[in-house]
Amino acid sequence: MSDSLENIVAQTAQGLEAVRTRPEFEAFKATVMGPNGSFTASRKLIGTLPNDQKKAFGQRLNEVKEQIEALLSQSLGRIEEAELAASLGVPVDVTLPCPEPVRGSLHPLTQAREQITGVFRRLGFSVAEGPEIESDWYCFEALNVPADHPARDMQDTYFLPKETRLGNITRVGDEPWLMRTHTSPVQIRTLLAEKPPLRIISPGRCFRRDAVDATHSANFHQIEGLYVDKHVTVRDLKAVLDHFVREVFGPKSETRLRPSFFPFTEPSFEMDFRSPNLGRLSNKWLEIMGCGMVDPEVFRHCKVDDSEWSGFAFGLGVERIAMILTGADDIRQFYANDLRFLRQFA
Ligand code: FA5
Repeated sequence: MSDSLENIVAQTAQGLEAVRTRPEFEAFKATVMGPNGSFTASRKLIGTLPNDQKKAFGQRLNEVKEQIEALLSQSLGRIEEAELAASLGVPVDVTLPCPEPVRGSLHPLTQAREQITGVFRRLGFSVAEGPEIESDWYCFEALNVPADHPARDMQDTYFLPKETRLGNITRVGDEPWLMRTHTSPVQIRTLLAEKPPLRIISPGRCFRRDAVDATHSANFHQIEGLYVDKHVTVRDLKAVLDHFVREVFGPKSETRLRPSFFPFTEPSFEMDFRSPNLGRLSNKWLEIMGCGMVDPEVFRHCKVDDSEWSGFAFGLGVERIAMILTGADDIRQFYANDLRFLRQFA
């Protein structure tokens, strides 16, 4: 009887050698372990044995069952490997070393963001965050841009249905949600959450219904800055931003402030700079950011006493600065994931 069990193991090993596919495997397995299989038939013999032989035969059955299961599992493993190799088109040896050590690097936009935030961190600014989906009040109303204000035309965006559920992002009433058009709402969130004096910067993604061209994307990044203290003047604004420009573009850089308009700063400026070390952009005046003194109306919306506190704010586009730093002449290169472009800045 033991002999016939040995035979079953030997026949299983031999039979599995010819098995190549999953259906063949299943069919063969049934001839051994199925209801009419050879091993199942042997198990039934136990009932025909005298009692004193049953125990030893039972033990032998268990051993043989384990041997057969091991053979079946090896065979299935081989089939699975072959299936994987076939699906990949080439045989895979996962123990081989990687053909070329892949060294990642930071994306040029990340590098620019880190460089910019690094300068402000060293000046004592901390990093604040705000949601990319904002409510109308934070993105516009509280920043002194009421519903009918023409400044809204330049910042058209995608509005979400009012009833959209957005976890724990706060809004004041049931005003609509939208994809934020600038990082300035973080000024409001910070003024409502913290007591002055404060200094924050806030990098993040913004969205606008802008036609895409070499310098515009519908989805881009800004860095917001807000500085609030007692007796803050335009001199403080200029000193901080001049320092920033010289740190990033070299000590020989010059800046100038041009009058501008933002509803949330008064007075408002565009800051331009020029630097002798910028390749084809050397010594050209380049616009770098919008800025100004925080409008008292913004303080009032945030219940900050504007007779006691004053401040300045600025907002700059990360892509534009990355273009100046890298010499890239088309903003779309930053999003194309072309390694030939990205590796130049590794
Ligand atoms: C603003 O968004 C103001 N919130 C900036 C500000 C903050 C002013 C605080 C005063 C105080 P503006 O729309 O100019 O301003 O955008 C600021 C910068 O974002 C631009 O200078 C530009 O660098 C970048 N930017 C704007 N639109 C795009 C776009 N479609 N693609 C890429 N960059 C853009």
